Parts: sequence; structure tokens; C-alpha cells
Amino acid sequence: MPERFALIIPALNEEAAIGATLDSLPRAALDQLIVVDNGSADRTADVARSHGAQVVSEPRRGYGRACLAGIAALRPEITVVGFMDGDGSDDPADLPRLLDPIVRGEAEMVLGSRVLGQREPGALTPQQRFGNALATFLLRIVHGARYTDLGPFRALHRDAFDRLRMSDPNFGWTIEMQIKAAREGLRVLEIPVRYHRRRAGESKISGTLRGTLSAGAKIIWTVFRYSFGGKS
Ligand SMILES: Nc1nc2c(ncn2[C@@H]2O[C@H](COP(=O)(O)OP(=O)(O)OP(=O)(O)O)[C@@H](O)[C@H]2O)c(=O)[nH]1
Ligand SMILES: [Mg+2]
Repeated sequence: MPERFALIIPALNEEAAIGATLDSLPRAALDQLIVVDNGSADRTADVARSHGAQVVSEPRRGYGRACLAGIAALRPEITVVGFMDGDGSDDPADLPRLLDPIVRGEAEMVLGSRVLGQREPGALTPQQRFGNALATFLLRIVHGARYTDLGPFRALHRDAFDRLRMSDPNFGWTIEMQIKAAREGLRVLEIPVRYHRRRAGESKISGTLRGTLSAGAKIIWTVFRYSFGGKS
């Protein structure tokens, strides 16, 4: 059976960037394109709809909740699901390289690594680079899992995703997925991806002190939470 692809884009107040981000996607390659509007106060949902996306609304804030709302909206025939940010930071030209190893059966999860790939100057802040280095170091010593990044641009076979029983409602989402993938013994591949500065609009995470600290704390907490034998 041929694979069917969906892309889920969580978006919070991205009206300035979401249209161009959607326009840059290789649409013919996607069977379902979902923007999850996470309670935006701006016109994110209208813009996404007018650029051809299916808009799912998740009024409860949180990156993980938005991703889960996108999953809940997948059509039954979808077999491969990808995640990408809505601010134009990820490079859509890399999308086929994320999906192909899954199609060829070489991997069940493919992670786009911004650390291995080319970054536009300023696209990853020093705090993000430090946070990534610390988190991936902890993943290795606490969980024996080797990764270089916790980037948002990634794809999984839907069956593999279901095995992970994802639950994190916010910034622990990416690292939860990586910890659980290692535990489940998923076949994981990291590939270099390009990373740009956001196209327009405001940073909610890395560009703000509050966002950086709360995401960083949540990520570190999640590493240890799953080390206590917690299976959830
Ligand atoms: N659903 C949801 N999405 C969010 C939330 N915060 C940010 N996002 C989205 O998640 C993605 C990443 O957030 P950004 O604000 O770009 O964070 P960042 O990439 O660390 O910061 P930039 O350097 O500005 O790009 C974007 O698509 C946001 O719209 C949130 O609380 N809920
Ligand atoms: Mg961003």
C-alpha cells in the first residue's frame, strides 16, 4: 500500500508567517496539511485556511496539546506524519529527505537536526545551543540515547507514533518523543536540516527569557521524570 503523508503545524499567533510557510511546501507530496491554531489572538486561522490548510482549533495553549489535536484530526488513511513549525524556520525543501527513509522502510522516525545542518546566523540562539547540548548530553547519560538536537522538524510512521503514547502538553513534547522512541527501540535516523530565522512575527520561546527558562526547565524535568521508571 502506498504511504499517505500528513504534516501538522502548531501555530500560535503566526499570521505574519504562516501564509508564506504554507506556500513554500511541496503540496503535491502531502495528503493532509493541518495547521493547529492554538488559541491565537490574531488571524492565524483565517490566513492558514486561505492558504489551503485544514485548520484545527485547540484553544488550550501548549505546543504538545496542539500536536495532539493535530493527530486527533488525522484521516484514517494517513500512514506517515510530520511536524513542522509555523514561522518559516524549517526549510520545506528538506521535507522529502525526512519522509523518504520512512517510505523506504529504513527508519520509523526521522529527526531533522539543526545542529548537523546549516543554520542561518542567529537562527539558533546561544541559549538554545547550550540547552540542546545539555539536553542531548543528559539523554545520553540518563537514557543511553544518542541525539544531537531536539528540533521541531520531524516525521514518524503513524504506527510508531501510536506506540509512543505521547502525552506532554507543552515544551516537553519533543524530548518525550525522543526518550520514548529510544525505550521502544524505534529505528531512528537523524538527518541534517537547514534552519532559518523566523520569517516574521514574534518569538514565543527562544527569543524571550520566560519562554527559554520555562522550556529549558520542562525539558530537563522530562529527562529525569522518565528516568524514574515512569511509563506514562
Ligand atoms: N501550539 C503552540 N504553539 C506554540 C506555542 N508557542 C509557540 N508555538 C508555535 O511553535 C513554534 C515554535 O515557536 P517559536 O515562537 O517559533 O519558538 P522558537 O522557534 O524557539 O523562537 P523563534 O526564534 O522566534 O523562532 C511556532 O510555530 C509557534 O507558533 C504554544 O504555546 N502553543
Ligand atoms: Mg521558531
